[in-house]
Amino acid sequence: MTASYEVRGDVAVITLENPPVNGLGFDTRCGIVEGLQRAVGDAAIRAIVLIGSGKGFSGGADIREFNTPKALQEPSLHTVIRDIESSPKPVTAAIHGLAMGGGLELALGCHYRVASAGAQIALPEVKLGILPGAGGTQRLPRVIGLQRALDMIVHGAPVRSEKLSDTRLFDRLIDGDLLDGAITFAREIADARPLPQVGALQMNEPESAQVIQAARDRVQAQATYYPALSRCIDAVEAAVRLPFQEGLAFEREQFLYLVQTIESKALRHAFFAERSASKIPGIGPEVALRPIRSAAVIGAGTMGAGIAMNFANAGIPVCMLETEQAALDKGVATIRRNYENTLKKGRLTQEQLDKRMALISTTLDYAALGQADIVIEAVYEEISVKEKVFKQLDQVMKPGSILASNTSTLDLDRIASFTSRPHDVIGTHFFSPANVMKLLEVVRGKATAPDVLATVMSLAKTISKTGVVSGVCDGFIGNRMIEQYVRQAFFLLEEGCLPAQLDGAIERFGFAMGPFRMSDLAGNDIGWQIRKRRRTEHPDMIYSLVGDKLCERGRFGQKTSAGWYDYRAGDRTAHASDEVNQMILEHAAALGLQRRQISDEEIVERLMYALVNEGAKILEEGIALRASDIDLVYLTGYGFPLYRGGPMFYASSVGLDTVLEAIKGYASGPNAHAWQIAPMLEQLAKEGKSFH
Ligand code: T1G
Repeated sequence: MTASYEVRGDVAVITLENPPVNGLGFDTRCGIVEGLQRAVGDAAIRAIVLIGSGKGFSGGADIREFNTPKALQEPSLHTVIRDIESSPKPVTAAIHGLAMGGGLELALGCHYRVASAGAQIALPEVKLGILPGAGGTQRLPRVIGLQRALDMIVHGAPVRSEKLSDTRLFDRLIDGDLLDGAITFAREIADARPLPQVGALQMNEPESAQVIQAARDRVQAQATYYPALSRCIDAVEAAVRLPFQEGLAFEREQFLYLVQTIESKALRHAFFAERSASKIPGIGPEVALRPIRSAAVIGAGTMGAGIAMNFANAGIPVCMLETEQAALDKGVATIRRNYENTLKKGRLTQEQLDKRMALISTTLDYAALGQADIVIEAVYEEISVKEKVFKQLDQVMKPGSILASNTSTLDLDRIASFTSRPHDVIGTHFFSPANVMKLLEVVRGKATAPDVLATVMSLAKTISKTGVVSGVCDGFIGNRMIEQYVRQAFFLLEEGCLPAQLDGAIERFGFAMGPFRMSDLAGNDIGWQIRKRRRTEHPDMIYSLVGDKLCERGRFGQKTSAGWYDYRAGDRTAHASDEVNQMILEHAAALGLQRRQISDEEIVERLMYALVNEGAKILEEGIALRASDIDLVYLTGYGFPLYRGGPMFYASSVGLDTVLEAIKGYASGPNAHAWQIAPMLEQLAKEGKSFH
């Protein structure tokens, strides 16, 4: 049983003991009901306290049970709450650490609630594409009011317990030992009758219609993609307009609808993907981490400065090295400007800004970096430059220092071979802007030591990044897949599309930006350089030349006010370019191609399935540890729509047999050469399996 029972004089204490977050799984629910029955049946017991062990009260329903029989197996959470609410003896919830989702709903079913300060109080179900399904939408508004309940339920963000001390949610905030304070409180109210029930409170909110409409207006833009948003509001509205029991029933209907939606399954997939990514087979908690108390960055350009900010933000002193003082001064100025912009937006105080700037130092001398625990190289993407840097680092860095490269496409094993300590070398591929993008590809070289890998994965969390392990290959996970995505986009231009049409189709699918708008933002010349290199290294990899023709006209994107689109000075709006469209038509004509009308569906299939097919190869080769890691790379680094769960999850939701069928169709059409079907995809489709 994952709930224990003990007696303290005339008070029974039921303790939730289901680490790590006291998820309200079936066993825990049974434990609560049994404890309640024992307490009610024991004449010596006057009051009951419900408390959580470890991290906090409860992180909610056990998400791992969702869409399994156990989730609804009696006693359901509803039953547990109903039994508590109808108990003839007072039940007091004693909350510390966190009370989230079903955990807060459980507490709301109790007659009383006491809490320590600092506890995270939340109904985060909307982040999983569902809504509070055990009375939260009906009870929370009754104790904290309509507006605050709507804010908490629609956004899912936690609120600290002391911020709610002015509401009827808590009967007392406990200083000192929570259990002692709760027992004392329980004795004080042991004989109070009638026992208060949140469900019996009336909802008489003035202007509730306006408050609810305003909430609907705020979510309108997103509600199309995230059905839970509007249904959360519907359920809270039911708390205003329906009797309590009818409101509960309405909430239940909404929950049962949402929990089976593909959007909720995608969001839950993403939730677990983020937690699985830090698990590396063969490297367990027994591997001691190397301490990271200081850092160094080689290069103070856009990437180097952004990387340095991550360390300063985490309170880790960081030293930037450049070859000229002017470059250092520019890098520091960039950092200060970034922080000042954040300050202007009210997300940073002057004191925090000054503290972070004080953590950043600069030098022109490699010897000054020698004592840093980690050094990250972020210099020009050219192997000869990397060689020079790593040979110098090998000379100056103390033993045990981690030598990391921010390379995005070069061979990390080759870079490691420039040093006498390849076991200390690893890849830390940040995504631009490095101080903003969550994704960090942690590239594991052949020689990378397990403790180095474990240390950098832990460092990723410290600097608020989503670390995903990648093996060594050209482009690692993200860029290797995006290469095939862009290849298809270029071929589609030759075959009949124009940039605006293709971007529109991909943005309607849910990407923040289509490939051409994205390329104009990142710089078309970057891809141009990579294609030139690839043509010598992989002559069999055929590309459309349409992208090269664009760059030969100097149309590198926003930075030249002209790319796939035209831009006006100081305005990032992409305007369709007659010159580029004409260039595409002439290019296709020169190839003797008969252009055709191409549907959005074909555009989406060819770009998405190009990602999926390459992702399957990455899985087969062991470059990625699991399919959900690939999804996480795309969700956190490439703007893949969260409600579709990532490319591999999306393919599984479409059905791998359907995906394979479509790819086979394209593999017999124009540019068939680009479709080398991944054997794993073929195999899984044949077996009727998915990637997960
Ligand atoms: N169920 C099962 N496992 C959970 C879990 C949960 N609710 N929450 C966390 N875990 C696992 C997580 O996968 C990881 O596992 C470990 O706990 C530590 O998590 C009816 C239906 C609670 C703030 O949405 O937000 O109640 O990888 O690394 O950073 O209305 O976990 O170690 O094996 O995140 O300290 C609503 C989700 C559920 C809360 C802790 N509750 N969890 O953060 O640790 S739906 C939530 C979180 C519901 C009712 C509905 C966070 C946390 P492993 P962690 P953390």
